[in-house]
Amino acid sequence: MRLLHTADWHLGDRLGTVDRAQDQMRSIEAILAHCEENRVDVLVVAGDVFNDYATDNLSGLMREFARRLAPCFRRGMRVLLLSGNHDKEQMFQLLEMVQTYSGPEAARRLYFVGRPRILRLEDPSTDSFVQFALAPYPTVRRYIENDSQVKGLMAAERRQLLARAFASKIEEARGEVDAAIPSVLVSHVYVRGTETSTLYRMNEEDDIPVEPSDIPTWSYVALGHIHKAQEIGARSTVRYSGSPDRMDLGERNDQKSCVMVDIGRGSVADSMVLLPLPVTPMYSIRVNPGDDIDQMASLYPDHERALVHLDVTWRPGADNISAMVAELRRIFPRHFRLDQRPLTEASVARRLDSDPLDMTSTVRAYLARKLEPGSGRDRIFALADELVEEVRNAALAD
Ligand SMILES: [Mn+2]
Repeated sequence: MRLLHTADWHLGDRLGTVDRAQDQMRSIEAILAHCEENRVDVLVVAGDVFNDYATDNLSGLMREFARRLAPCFRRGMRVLLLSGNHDKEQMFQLLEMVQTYSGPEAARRLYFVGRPRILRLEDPSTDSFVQFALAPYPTVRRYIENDSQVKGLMAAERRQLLARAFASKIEEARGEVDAAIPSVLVSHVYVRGTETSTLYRMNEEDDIPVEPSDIPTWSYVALGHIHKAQEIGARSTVRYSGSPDRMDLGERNDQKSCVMVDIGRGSVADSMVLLPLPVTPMYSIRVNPGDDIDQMASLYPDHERALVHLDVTWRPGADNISAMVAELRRIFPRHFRLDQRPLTEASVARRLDSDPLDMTSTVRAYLARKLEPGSGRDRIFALADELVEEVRNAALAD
């Protein structure tokens, strides 16, 4: 059985005010082209298929996805969509329930996975099966039967309890799988010790860490959640595929790919190929007084489609900041953030030893420790970011 592993699509996401629909469509196209070219049997999306705050373009994206999937389905390909922390839990539950009522499982092409379970799929290349242990992102509803245990717990204790419940669910699955046929684990979870490139929307303190020793040594382990592609603890068949495209500044230097493996025919590790995916250019650009803005377009030939953070410094009394900004906006239509700071003598010195990213991440880490997920936390994150920005600009201006 030939498997293609990807994750963290975040369909419907935007970066700042910039819509990512065109980038996401290109990722889907590239992934499905790999599936067709290589006659993939099962496409696995290991969580965060959709984004919690989806743009209006999501339904258009889904229509395109379905249209492009049609030839794959005709060929017999199956698609497993696992629920991650950004997928709406109730929505996945509902989709899965509707599927259960809609007909026999064996006839299905698309599988929404909103709760932990084991799924056996026929291997078209042999007369055998491959079994998938499917473990969505750990939540109380999915992993803890008696939720009274959770009431009154501090956030940290609650995460510990969830991590233990998740580990015992995996342990249970180890007992349930048939040792005579290959097993694959698909999960959306943070494995401790993983390298993260993202500061934004993800936080170690705020996550549910699973120990590498809790992950079984099966034919393959397809992980999602960490956007940076990597293997776990030098086990090449236990891996994060990474997101299909750059999601924020932390990923601006990442190259992206998906993983293809053959299960049940010789060595899985030997069959493994990382298939490259196209990435959106992403830059953080400092504009200093005296820089020739007219040159920017030729300096960045992909300026029309690049996602850009602009950090503009200007001299009060000497530069026309509104004209500078208007010109920059025109050159970089997909800028997702624009900072402008007046240059003073004090700020020149301070600028050398300030690290703005670090201040933001410190504040976010602190808030993540103090606040439960949900309950408007994202809004508080956004307000904190604004405050940090304001404080920083004030400090630079004084
Ligand atoms: Mn995630």
